[in-house]
Amino acid sequence: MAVDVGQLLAGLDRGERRALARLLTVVEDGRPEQLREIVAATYPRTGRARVIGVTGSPGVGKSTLTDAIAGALRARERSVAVLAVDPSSPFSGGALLGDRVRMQGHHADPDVFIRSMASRGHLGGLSFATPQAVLLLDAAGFDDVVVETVGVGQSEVEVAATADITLVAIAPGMGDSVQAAKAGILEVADVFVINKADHPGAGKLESELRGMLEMGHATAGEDDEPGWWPPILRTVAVRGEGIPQLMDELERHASFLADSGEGDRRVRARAVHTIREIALEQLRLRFARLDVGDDPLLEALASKVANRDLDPYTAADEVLAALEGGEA
Ligand SMILES: Nc1nc2c(ncn2[C@@H]2O[C@H](COP(=O)(O)OP(=O)(O)OP(=O)(O)O)[C@@H](O)[C@H]2O)c(=O)[nH]1
Ligand SMILES: [Mg+2]
Repeated sequence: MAVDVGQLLAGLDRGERRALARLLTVVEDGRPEQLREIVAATYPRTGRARVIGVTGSPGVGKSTLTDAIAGALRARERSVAVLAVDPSSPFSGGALLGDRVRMQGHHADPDVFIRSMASRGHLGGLSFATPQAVLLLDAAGFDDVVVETVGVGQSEVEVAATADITLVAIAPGMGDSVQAAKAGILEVADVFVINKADHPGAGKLESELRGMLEMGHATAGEDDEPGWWPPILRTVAVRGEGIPQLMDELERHASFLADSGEGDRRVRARAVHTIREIALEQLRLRFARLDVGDDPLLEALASKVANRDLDPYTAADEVLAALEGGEA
């Protein structure tokens, strides 16, 4: 089905949620020309939203927390968009999260927008699509954009790390603190949330985490001193416990970002991430076009590599040089 991006952008200008939803589908599908049009049209009015990353291992309660955070932000009269990034699912549409949140009463609220996004198998995947989806939600005028990612792979962690504030959720009884350290999600945390604090083992998990962080602090040099030590909070997200304290930390961190210059640094980090992902995607697309089996250069190089006349690194250099020269 042909999508009239211009019409959807006009709808976005009029504040139509349906237009926003359809534009997000276009972003998810990742068609380069349409994406370019969307980002070019909306970019000038982005940069206002606060981006809150929520990451952690599967099942620790990220969605429940996100839901509670969204409720608390609404109570402060901030509009909220939630983007649940699901690397494991090829489907999207937000059915699961949407239903659950609907049950909890945000459904009639036009200032809450919930969307889940999956990788539709296009080349760059979610690390390409997510920053552009965030831009779109920012352009749509939401005060806060909460990005939920499962902290399983490096790219998901990176997505979270491009937020203005990153919450890392862990929970007792899941071996999470050790796993979290492995996946590199400890380093991206601005706030640690020990969720499911109603479960046994929350105290033990907290002291384990503290121990691990203190070890990290001890080895960090003076130059690494960021002026912000990630606090550790306990929550029972299903009952809303600990959420007021979490909101206080969000505020405290926002002041820190503004006062320290770290906020500007994060905005730049997000820009770097977005530029890099777009550039990589362009390269992938050009390479995919080249990789159709009938490209003479690639065919010739393949023969040489197969015959051991050329090593594959040198062959790859030649392909990249040809791409740079615009021959492909
Ligand atoms: N006891 C208890 N259960 C919780 C708490 N928070 C969430 N849960 C439950 O834990 C389960 C998983 O919660 P989700 O919010 O879906 O977890 P998630 O991290 O988003 O899961 P994935 O997106 O699948 O990685 C659900 O059954 C929640 O009701 C909590 O604080 N205490
Ligand atoms: Mg979830």
